[in-house]
Amino acid sequence: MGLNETPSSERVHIGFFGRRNAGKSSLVNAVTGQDLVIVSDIKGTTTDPVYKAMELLPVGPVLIIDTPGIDDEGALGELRIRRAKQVLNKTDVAVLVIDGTLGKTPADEALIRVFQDKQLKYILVYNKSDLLAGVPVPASVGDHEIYVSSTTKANIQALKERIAALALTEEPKLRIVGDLIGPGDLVILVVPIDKAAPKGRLILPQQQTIRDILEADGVAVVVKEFELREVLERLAPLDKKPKLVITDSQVFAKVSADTPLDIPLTSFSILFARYKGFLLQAVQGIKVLDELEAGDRVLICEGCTHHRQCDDIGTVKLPRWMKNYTGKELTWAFTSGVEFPEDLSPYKLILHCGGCMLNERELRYRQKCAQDQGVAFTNYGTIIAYMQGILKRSVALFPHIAAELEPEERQGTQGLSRAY
Ligand SMILES: Nc1nc2c(ncn2[C@@H]2O[C@H](COP(=O)(O)OP(=O)(O)O)[C@@H](O)[C@H]2O)c(=O)[nH]1
Ligand SMILES: [Mg+2]
Repeated sequence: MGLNETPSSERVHIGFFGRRNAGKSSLVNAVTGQDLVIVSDIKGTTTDPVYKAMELLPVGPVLIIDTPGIDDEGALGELRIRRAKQVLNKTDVAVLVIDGTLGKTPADEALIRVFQDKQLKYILVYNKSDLLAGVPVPASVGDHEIYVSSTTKANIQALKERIAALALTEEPKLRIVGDLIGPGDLVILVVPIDKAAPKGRLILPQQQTIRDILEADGVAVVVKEFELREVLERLAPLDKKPKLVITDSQVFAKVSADTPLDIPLTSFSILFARYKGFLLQAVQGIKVLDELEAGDRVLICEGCTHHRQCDDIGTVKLPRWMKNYTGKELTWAFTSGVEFPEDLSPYKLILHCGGCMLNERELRYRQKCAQDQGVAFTNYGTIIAYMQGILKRSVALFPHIAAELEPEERQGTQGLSRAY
């Protein structure tokens, strides 16, 4: 992702699915107007999902995803089918590409049932209409079927309009912080700049939070953890009490100590768990921490593969802090990127990163998998706040979520604070 582009996680995800040789890749090329994906009459040409960001008016930024065929064969074929199915979990609008000369097959019917189970918006596209005599004229936008030709580009524009119409019926997006503040409100963001911070830039959740504050006509003041106390002291005589302090979870303890109790405090992670739709589950999931036994398995999931800071927290710091907190030897497993195990039953607890690189649908899907299998699911920031005894304070902005916590949260964290 370039810094000038809308992050992928914020784009409407449009997945193209179907059998091999239906013309999925040809159609993706026709829709994006680019020869992006290799097209051939050899079955199984597309082996990995291919992603292309584009502007689709009137929706705006979207992510087009081409997938391998869902009818692939052999061991490698199975792997490709799995890849295609992984894409389904983050798809907002599904396009089922059918070879118009062959018509709908049982494999297509099965896929339609999956779309319906997942309550996905979808459209059926009969491709290769140039090979058919007497092609039906497209009905009005909103219909669920359309005939197109990727070769002659017939009806491609009409297809784009229908995809856009489906995408626009998506629920309005949740806010990060914009709904918590009003015009002119001052929000202080605490951003440590240590050696784990990426060079020359802020990380995505910080950028997005600043953007959301500005969009709500608020005022964002960004400080490192060492400057917070002084900035608060300088603001006090001016009668400029901040509406909110938002901190990186890693410096939670210090920031909590430096922020007067009458100023609400939360973290980027907690705001992002809410933004991605699973804060309630994250807070409920935390209770398992106090029930863990020696040897219990904990799964730590990174949403991306290259994020230095998350990586460091996930693989090194969290296991150490949790060992300090529980006093038990736990067993750790790690996944990153698109990998998310289908069988979660070996785990007592799943700790997910903030998920800034994953879209809301994918995080909800992961949380739902855990819920269906009865495994607790939470995120880094929530568990860090809990271990430091400040989770209650961090979610006080959301009374229905704060109500989930015991009146007196466990406070045995002195050893932990030193470990930071
Ligand atoms: N005549 C015709 N051929 C097409 C059309 N779309 C795709 N094809 C051909 O169908 C074959 C499979 O296309 P491809 O896009 O690779 O299919 P995929 O496996 O679903 O990605 C290729 O030989 C394409 O040239 C179309 O609209 N009309
Ligand atoms: Mg293909």
